Amino acid sequence: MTKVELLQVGPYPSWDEGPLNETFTVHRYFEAEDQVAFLARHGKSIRAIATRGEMGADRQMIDALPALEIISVYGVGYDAVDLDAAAERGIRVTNTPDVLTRDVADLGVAMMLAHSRGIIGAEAWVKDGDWQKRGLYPLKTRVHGKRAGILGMGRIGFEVARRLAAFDMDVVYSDLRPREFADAWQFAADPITLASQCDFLFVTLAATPATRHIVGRDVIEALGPQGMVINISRASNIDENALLDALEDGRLGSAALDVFEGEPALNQRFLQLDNVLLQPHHASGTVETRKAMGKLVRDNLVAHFEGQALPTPVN
Ligand code: 8YV
Repeated sequence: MTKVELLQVGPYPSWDEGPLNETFTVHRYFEAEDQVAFLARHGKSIRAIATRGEMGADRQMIDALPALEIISVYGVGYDAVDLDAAAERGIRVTNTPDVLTRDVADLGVAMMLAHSRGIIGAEAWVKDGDWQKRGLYPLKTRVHGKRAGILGMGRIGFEVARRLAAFDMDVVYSDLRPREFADAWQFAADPITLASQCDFLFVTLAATPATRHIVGRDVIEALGPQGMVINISRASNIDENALLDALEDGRLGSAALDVFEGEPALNQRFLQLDNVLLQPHHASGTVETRKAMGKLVRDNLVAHFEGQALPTPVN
């Protein structure tokens, strides 16, 4: 039986590429020298897209695939998929929520701890011989008992809050409305109020056109010179120029970031700062979680072509 033709937008680990190629005829978009010509040559028969959260599928790609039926995203964020273009043609979209939630929350908390306690610098202090030459490592900042803000009380925000409560932190959150499952923690009506009430601000909300730059100059200044922003969502949720300005002139204390505009390239201004922790968008980057994500990508695709209910539909 002829295998369904699928466009693979970005690379997957080998343990995913094998099963994908067993089930589908895979066209490797990311390896094409001329991607427009590649779609012109193969697009007519492609019925599925397997993409990554940060890569998505834009309207130009979707329009080049007249037989497209489903877009399966390896990631919880589907903001890079043109949902309007998909909806116009009844194309299904799926993502991989839940399986990555706790890893993403773990890394967010780890970033706060690492940056507050100077873990990266402390290892350099040992390895560069400074401990012997210059003595004790400079004192850093306490975390436990401080105030933590969660901007976006979804799955990931909830798991971050649970973890922070275990550090005896006072947790406050903001979302479109109070969430019953989060009634253990204080609700703040808006991001500025939230930022004014916390020392650490976690940005955990899904990226949508409505949330673009939700963390702007006013929220950043409300967080203040002693505050730290931790972003494990999407770069678009923060006005990166306002962030850089505030980090450079001291209106914001520090930032721990796993996502960047234009990643994997990033604004070179970040590299000149010593009050940032920079991470390469790896919040879900564990073997266990990525294997679960890859399987869920395939489970959604197989379910669709077998006429079954989709495990994790977006639309
Ligand atoms: C994914 C992410 O690992 O889940 C998302 O939306 O951004 C990451 O957690 C990434 O999309 C994989 O390429």
